[in-house]
Amino acid sequence: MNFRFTLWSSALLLFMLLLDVTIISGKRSTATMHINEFMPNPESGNEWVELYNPNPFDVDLSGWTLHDNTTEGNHTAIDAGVIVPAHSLLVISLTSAMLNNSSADAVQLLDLDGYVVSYRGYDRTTKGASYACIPDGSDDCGFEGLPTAGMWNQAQAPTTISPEETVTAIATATLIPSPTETTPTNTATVLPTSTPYPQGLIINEFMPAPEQGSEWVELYNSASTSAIISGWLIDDGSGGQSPYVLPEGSYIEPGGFLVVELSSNILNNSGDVVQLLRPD
Ligand SMILES: [Ca+2]
Ligand SMILES: [Ca+2]
Ligand SMILES: [Ca+2]
Repeated sequence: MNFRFTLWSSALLLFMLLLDVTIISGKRSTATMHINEFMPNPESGNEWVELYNPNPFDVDLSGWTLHDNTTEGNHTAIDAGVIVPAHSLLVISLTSAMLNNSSADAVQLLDLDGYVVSYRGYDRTTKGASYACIPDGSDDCGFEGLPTAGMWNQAQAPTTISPEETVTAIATATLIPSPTETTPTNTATVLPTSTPYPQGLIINEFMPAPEQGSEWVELYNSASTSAIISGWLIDDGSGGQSPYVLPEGSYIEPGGFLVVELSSNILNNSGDVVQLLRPD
């Protein structure tokens, strides 16, 4: 009798657990998205948060929000239509400073329903140092190394990307001639049949007159291959200022975006143009 009761109550408990799991998974419909890196105490410009979409599909962040350790106060709402492409990074510049510099705080990403999709806490900051997860998307995070907004924290794509895509990216890199190999006198005649420079790069959005922080330019790679853009230049129309040179290791995933914060203001507020120039 006693044995039977134990069996029955065990079965009931199992049933309740299953029911509970079903209810929880029914509430949770949002895709996985990682806070992959963030800058709580920037040298200049806005605080920013880098998000990583590990899924093999694009994720729409319309109406998602970024908060500090409390979801009650200051936060950044992500604009409608903002999408993180599959296996890609996206950098969100926070609309107001909310991440504490000298005491513990956290960054939280909430979906449209207010569900906490990703949470990273920290104890302290160092000016100009980012809190980064290495490998990308892992929970092994801390303040280390140089900030890599919009680029992989580990200098290479995480293993969720298929080997073929990784091979493509490396192959593209080896195709770029070093500047010393280029002789200006015969560039016209030695142009290869298919140019080694990435195609399909678009200046998608830019901020010539920010209310605070640095000017920035958002680039979009419309091609189906990764675009390696180390050494490319962002310039204005007048040629008065030195152009901004994209640092070594800059690249954009296929269909991905890269927000470039300009280190000095080069875009005239009274009217100007933005140009993206190849290194040659
Ligand atoms: Ca705070
Ligand atoms: Ca701060
Ligand atoms: Ca990064």
